[in-house]
Amino acid sequence: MRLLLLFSSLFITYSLTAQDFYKEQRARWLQMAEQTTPVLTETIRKPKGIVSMVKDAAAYQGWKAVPIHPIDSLYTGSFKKKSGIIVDFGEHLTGHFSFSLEDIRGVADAPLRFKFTFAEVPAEAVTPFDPYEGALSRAWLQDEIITVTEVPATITIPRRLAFRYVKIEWLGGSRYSDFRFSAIGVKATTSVKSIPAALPAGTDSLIAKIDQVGLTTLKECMQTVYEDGPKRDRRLWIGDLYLEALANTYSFKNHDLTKHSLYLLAALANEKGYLNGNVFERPTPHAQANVLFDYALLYNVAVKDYFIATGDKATAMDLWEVVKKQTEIPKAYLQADGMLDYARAGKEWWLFFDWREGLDKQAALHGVVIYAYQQTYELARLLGKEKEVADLPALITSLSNAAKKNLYDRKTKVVVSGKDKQVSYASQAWMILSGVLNAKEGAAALQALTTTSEVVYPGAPYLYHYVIEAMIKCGMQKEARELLTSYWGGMVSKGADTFWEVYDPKNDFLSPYNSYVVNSYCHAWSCTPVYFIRKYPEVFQK
Ligand code: RAM
Repeated sequence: MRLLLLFSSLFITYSLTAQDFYKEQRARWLQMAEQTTPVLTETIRKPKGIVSMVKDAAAYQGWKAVPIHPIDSLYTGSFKKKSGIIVDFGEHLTGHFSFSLEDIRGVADAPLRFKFTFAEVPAEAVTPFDPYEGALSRAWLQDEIITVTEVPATITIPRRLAFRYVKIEWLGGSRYSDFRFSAIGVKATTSVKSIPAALPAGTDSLIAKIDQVGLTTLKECMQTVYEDGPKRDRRLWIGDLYLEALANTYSFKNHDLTKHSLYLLAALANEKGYLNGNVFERPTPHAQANVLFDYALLYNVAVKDYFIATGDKATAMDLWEVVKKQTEIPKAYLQADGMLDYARAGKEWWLFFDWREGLDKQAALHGVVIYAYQQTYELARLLGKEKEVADLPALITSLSNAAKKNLYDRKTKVVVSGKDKQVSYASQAWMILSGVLNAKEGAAALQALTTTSEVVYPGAPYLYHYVIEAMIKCGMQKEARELLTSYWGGMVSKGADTFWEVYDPKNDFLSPYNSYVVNSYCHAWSCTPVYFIRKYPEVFQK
């Protein structure tokens, strides 16, 4: 019903604009999205104990959680002297937090006032949020002031939260009375319905742990859409969806969530027909008008993957028009020499690929175009639609030849990007995935990076995913396993319950937003070890 109301308003909005590329389909696509809205599974979770955050230079971001009291100690006796305690739920949870209070003495002549701080990682529970200098809104930070005017009371904080730890501070109340907490808990949600089979016994214990943390990360992000992070931004981004759907196919197999998310994105594309990089489902489905070049193209790959995973031809056929339209995006930047006008594309689109500052994205852009064209053509073949994209094979060839000529340095045997001929993991990965470098050249290029000075490293797990995929593609199975265990294993050894949005082994405080407290510590695009470990048992399960 909620969506139904929206169909009409969306329909009116788009039909008022001069030309809407998807005029005929929008309402139906939204209806399809509504039909596949997942029902969330709710479970009540209780805290496990009281912890103290202890400074430790060796711990992640300098803080570790040390258990100090059993949870019962929260409930026994006056809370007044316990102000500031940190409750540990023992696992990352996403949902609604409730607490109950009881009088234990006297007559209250004033309300009770509390501050709750919810934290995904230990440092977040003890780092002052203010003064806040982050680039994203301060409102994302999970602290809440609650005033309770009548006791006994059970209060549920309206905002959905994502956390493992809760710091509870008592800010004020009546001098003439006393109170205690009688209960706290979370109604946790996820759209995951079934737990995948365990990895075979004999799987290396670190890899088994990485898989388990990856599954938790994905489970937490699987709400009514594939969210990027349940703490922040809590919305559907194409790049995150693409990787989550890959991991989901090899684990929870909740394909309806993929279908739901693909339809939502289609229904909320802009009126030119191009996909917006991210959309919100609530209060009613709407997009942030924010076009990401690489994400729009990866949508095509996600549709192809969905079709292969499910055999749901009707959906693939229905979304084909969107897929076909996205292939137009790069064409506007094609130059006579087979290269893309990188500078202009960067002015007109957000070229993402990674958060690393200073990354030159020319080669990655070129690679993702070829890759997406190949995958789109493959989808066209499966759907019998080759004629509609008959220009793609020739484009793939000319783009590939131009890349080999202009972006591959035959002397140093690495891919270079931009006018300064920057060498980066992003460039090698995308040139390998697109097949511009064959397996032998790809392996040589990746190998060369280990001894090349001034290599631009990945800044976030999102790009590490493509690097590992590229390694596997060019036969570097051993290196892929090593990278997965050192990078994600690094997070595990630093205590990760869920994998992080940003992780630089050399800098715990890296943030694309100028404030590490606003980073997301349960982030979709970090869940892909689940996909690697389960898709390539010969590499990761031995
Ligand atoms: C951030 C989020 C999200 C990502 C975009 C590009 O806002 O981390 O996961 O897809 O950037």
